[in-house]
Amino acid sequence: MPLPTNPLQMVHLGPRKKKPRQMGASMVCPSHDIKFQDLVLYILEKKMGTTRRAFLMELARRKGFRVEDELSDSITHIVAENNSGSEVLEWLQGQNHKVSSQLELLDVSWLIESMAAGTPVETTGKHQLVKRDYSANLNPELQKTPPLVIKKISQYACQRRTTLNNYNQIFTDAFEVLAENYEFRENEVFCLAFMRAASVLKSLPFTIISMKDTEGIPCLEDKVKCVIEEIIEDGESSEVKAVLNDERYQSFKLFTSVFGVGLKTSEKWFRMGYRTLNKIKLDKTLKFTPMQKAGFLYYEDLVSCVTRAEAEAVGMLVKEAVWAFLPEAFVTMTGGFRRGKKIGHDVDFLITSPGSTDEDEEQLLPKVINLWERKRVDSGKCSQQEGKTWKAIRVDLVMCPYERRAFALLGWTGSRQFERDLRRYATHERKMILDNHALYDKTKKIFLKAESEEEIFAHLGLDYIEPWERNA
Ligand code: 8DG
Ligand code: CA
Ligand code: CA
Repeated sequence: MPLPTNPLQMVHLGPRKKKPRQMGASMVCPSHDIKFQDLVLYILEKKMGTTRRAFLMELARRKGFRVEDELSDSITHIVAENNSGSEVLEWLQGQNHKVSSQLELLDVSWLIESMAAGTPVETTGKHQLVKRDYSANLNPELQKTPPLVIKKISQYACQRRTTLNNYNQIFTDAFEVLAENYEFRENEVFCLAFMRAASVLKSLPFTIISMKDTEGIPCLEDKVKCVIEEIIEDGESSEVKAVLNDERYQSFKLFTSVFGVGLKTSEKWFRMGYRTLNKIKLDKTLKFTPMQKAGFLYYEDLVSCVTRAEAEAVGMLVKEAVWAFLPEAFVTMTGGFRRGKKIGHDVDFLITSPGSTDEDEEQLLPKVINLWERKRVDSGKCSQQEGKTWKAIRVDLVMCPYERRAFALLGWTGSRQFERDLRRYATHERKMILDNHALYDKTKKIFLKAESEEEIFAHLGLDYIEPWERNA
């Protein structure tokens, strides 16, 4: 028999000794004191390799971490290297490991930082392979169910929970630039494709790090996948770079930043050869709408975002004005702020009052505007721009009949993509028509009543999605 060339195999050639039963590394190695009793670590070998895993386990134990050899229910932290969240989840499912909402799935960078710090560092988004705040919100129903099970992702945003914790911003920012450029070029199909793709990636509980992670995700057309692939490989998309440098894109972006200016006006100004706002303002032959005039006048104020504190302050003013005419009215902040956003381009309010008549409803907004107009004139704030101590903020006020408040609230909370998909879902999956006023069942030929958003979701056969999970 030829001698084996592999020295490792030679070991088996000698007389077979009964090998001592393999013991856990923690038993073999000198035992170390456990400093951090609450943490039980498991280091994933997949893609890391046996040697590096053994090295890290030994090092972590020396630093006082409890590291287990085997997977068990007592594990609190799983540490992986070169694995995406979905890969770790898939592997855990293959091991039949119950993934509880308490389990942290972390990148090795967390362990390395913790060992360097001599204590477990806080697990933040950059370490987490899967976001745990998925369920750690105020909905107790959700907390009962483990959130980390990979479910089939719906093509409808209204069947996904999308918090503001976006794990794929590098991709979604790129898609939003491309979608906007297609919008400027009035290519609705491509615009929608990139908006849907951005929306679905915002709902993922993990960061995409390889094309394998995109398997099974809906709304990712070939065109979209090409952009993802390029960003994975090069860290950026050449198409996005080209758009950002494109003169037409830059001009449209600038022109539409003026309140009251849409695609039609931008197109006109662009064709006239304008590239800056200053030149446009000085052109006496151009006629501006009242909105555009206000847009130019308060340009600096309006391009700077509204903060939550400012929104709250505006809310007080709105309530004060509304209650002067309808003391029982409910005033609710809707739009992005209701979804938990910290900034917005405007502030949206829904106003409704039990027992209000049609006339009350028609009259309220003109009365409120009139009241503010009088106050503005009295305080001389109309022309005074220099050294001004106030800021112009865009406010959307919506008044609705009391019986329709749930539909209006749902419709004005957004996001736009969420609303779009709610309607699409109602039409295609339920044969119903949903808008900001009502829900109509085409099969039963009746309008379905609702006192709350929860009831509307129930009519549609949808699980309830909280406002802060509608950031699609
Ligand atoms: P932002 O202000 O923080 O930038 O975002 P947002 O609050 O989500 O967007 P928004 O443009 O203020 O719109 C809020 C919701 O209002 C959104 O879901 C769409 C809905 N909406 C309607 N009708 C109309 C309408 O005619 N104009 C606008 N701008 N929004 C409308 O239902
Ligand atoms: Ca808004
Ligand atoms: Ca608005």
